Order: sequence, then structure tokens, then C-alpha cells
Amino acid sequence: KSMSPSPRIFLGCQISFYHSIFVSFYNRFSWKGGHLYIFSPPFYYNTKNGTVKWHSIRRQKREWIKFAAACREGEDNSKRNPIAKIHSDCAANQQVTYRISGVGIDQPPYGIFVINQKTGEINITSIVDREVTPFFIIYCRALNSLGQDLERPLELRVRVLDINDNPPVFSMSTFVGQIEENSNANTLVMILNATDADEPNNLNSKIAFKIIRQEPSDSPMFIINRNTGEIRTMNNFLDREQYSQYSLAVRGSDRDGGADGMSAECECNIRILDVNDNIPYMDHIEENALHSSLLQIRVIDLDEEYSANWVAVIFFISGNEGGWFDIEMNERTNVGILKVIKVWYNYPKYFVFLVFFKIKG
Ligand SMILES: [Ca+2]
Ligand SMILES: [Ca+2]
Ligand SMILES: [Ca+2]
Ligand SMILES: [Ca+2]
Repeated sequence: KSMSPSPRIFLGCQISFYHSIFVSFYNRFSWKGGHLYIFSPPFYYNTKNGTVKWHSIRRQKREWIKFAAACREGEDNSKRNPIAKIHSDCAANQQVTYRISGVGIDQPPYGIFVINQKTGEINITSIVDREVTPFFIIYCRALNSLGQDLERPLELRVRVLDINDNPPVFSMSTFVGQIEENSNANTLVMILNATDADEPNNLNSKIAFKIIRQEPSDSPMFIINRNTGEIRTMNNFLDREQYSQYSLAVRGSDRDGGADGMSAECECNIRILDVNDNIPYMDHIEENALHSSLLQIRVIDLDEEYSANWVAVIFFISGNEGGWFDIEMNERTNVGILKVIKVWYNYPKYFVFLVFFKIKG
């Protein structure tokens, strides 16, 4: 237990000519750890040697009061009582009543701090939650028997130390993203978002992201930035014609992914968008028994069915100079029917039409 004078804080009165409230404390932990801060605008605050000074013309009258404090959320701090003691020099020649007010005293959460009106000792009475109240400001007053202020009100600021009592929380249980097939490696797909209610800029709220599962699992296709939650492509091999959808399980762990952290998981569904990277081809040509139809032309395209990348167009290159034929495409089946639209009566018994056509899709 360190009682060295280095973390001592002392306050001197600047305003009052006659009296001053002096407060000092010995922090049981290192002052640099900042377990408890006390300051107020009129005080001169020196972080270098942990001294707070309230310049006073009557500095020679200052009085030192022991102040032991550490306020950690989620645990019983009462064994350190009194956590503070305030004192006015006026007590030397008259009766002084000490009063405190503020959040945690006469404002919710009520009654966490209480004061002995005669001695000025301030006690903590219950367990505190940093996520509800990250710090308390105890407004202290010293009153005479008529209820008049003998001193300028003093602010004691009590910081509540964080413990890691909150896991990360993803903003959604399932995130949805999409990315074009064949995209370059390192293309941004989506950004995951998670928060942690513990103290900001503290390891307790520092979340590290990690992909823990991918479906289909053949080969890893995505990487995640452990700090930002950005998911990017690992390579340029995404192929919608192979897998049109990926599912990832991502874990977010506080304490920057440390073994002592808490974690949460979310799911990411990534849709692979089609690119027109397949050339259509003719499956087969069938003779058709229908009266006016000659041929059925079935077109195959591996791109996304029914999309513009898939629907084929067949057009004549040559052989239809007389406008005898037409091709009727069925957009649901990608089957084209070559029809005779101009009947030609004087044709020879055997006649071969050479019709060339091109398929687009
Ligand atoms: Ca946490
Ligand atoms: Ca906490
Ligand atoms: Ca295509
Ligand atoms: Ca494609």
C-alpha cells in the first residue's frame, strides 16, 4: 500500500479571503493511473507532479486532509471509506456543516455518496456502474449555523474505473453485402459494425474482428480488417457461375482479441453479382414438325438465367436477303424458332438455304 507523497493533491483557496477548503488525497494506486481525479475550474491543475493547487493568499493556513480513494465499478469500494474528507478552516472558530449534492447523491442514482455533516468525511455506499455514470462530480459546501456558505462551493470529481463487463455487440445479427464476380483482389465488399459499452479508448472496448468460418469453404475468398471490420476480396477468383453466394461467420472480441476478452458473432451473407463473362453458344438445332416452323435453335449461356447477360439475340448475317425468314426468340427458354414468313411457291423440289446467324447474349 503506497502512501508516498507523490500522488498527493492539494487545493488552496483563490477566491475566499478569509477561509478556504483544502482537500488532498493519497491515492492507493499510482496517481498516473488516474484512479481518482479532483479538479474544479478555479484550481490550478498540475499533471506533472500530480498536484492541484488553489492559489491562496492564506496559503499558510492550509490544512492537509487524508483522502484515500479508488472507485472501481462492479465492486464494493466501502472498505476504502472514507473516500474523501473536506474541511474548512472556519471550523476553528465556529460550527461548520458540510453538505454534498449532485448525481449519485441527491440526483439518481441516489445515495451512492454520503457525507458526515460534522466531520466532512465522504463515504461510498454502493456498487457503481461506469456504463451508467462514468464519473461523479460531488459538489461540496461548508455552511454556517444560518445555512450560509462559508466557502466557495468545491467540486470533487470521482472517476469510475472500468472493468470489462460488456461484450461487443454487432449492430445486426446478419449483415448483407454484394460484390461482382471477377472483382480485383482487395476490393471492399462491406463494413461490419460493432460496439462495446465499456470505456472508450480502453482495451475493454477495443474490438478485433476475425472471420471464423466461410461457406462454401473450398478456399478462403475474403479477408477482414481486424480493426475496422472491412471485408475485402482476397483474390480475383470470385466466380458467380461456381458459387453465387457466400456466408461468413465473423467474431468480434474485445481486449483487442486478447484471450481474456469477451466476444460476439455475426453472420455475413455475400451475394456474388453476375458479370457477362460467358459467350452464348448453340446447343442444337432441331427440325420442327410445326407447320410454319423450320428449326428450333437452343442457346446456352452460363451467366445468370433470365438476366440481360443470359437472354440471347439471334440475328442473320446472310442467307435471308429475300426476307423469307424470321427468328422468334423465347426469352424464358432462350430457344429461337426460325420461321418462314414469306411463302415461295415456285421453289424447286430440293432447295438448300444457307442461313448464317450470330448469337448475342
Ligand atoms: Ca467489453
Ligand atoms: Ca465496464
Ligand atoms: Ca453471357
Ligand atoms: Ca457470369
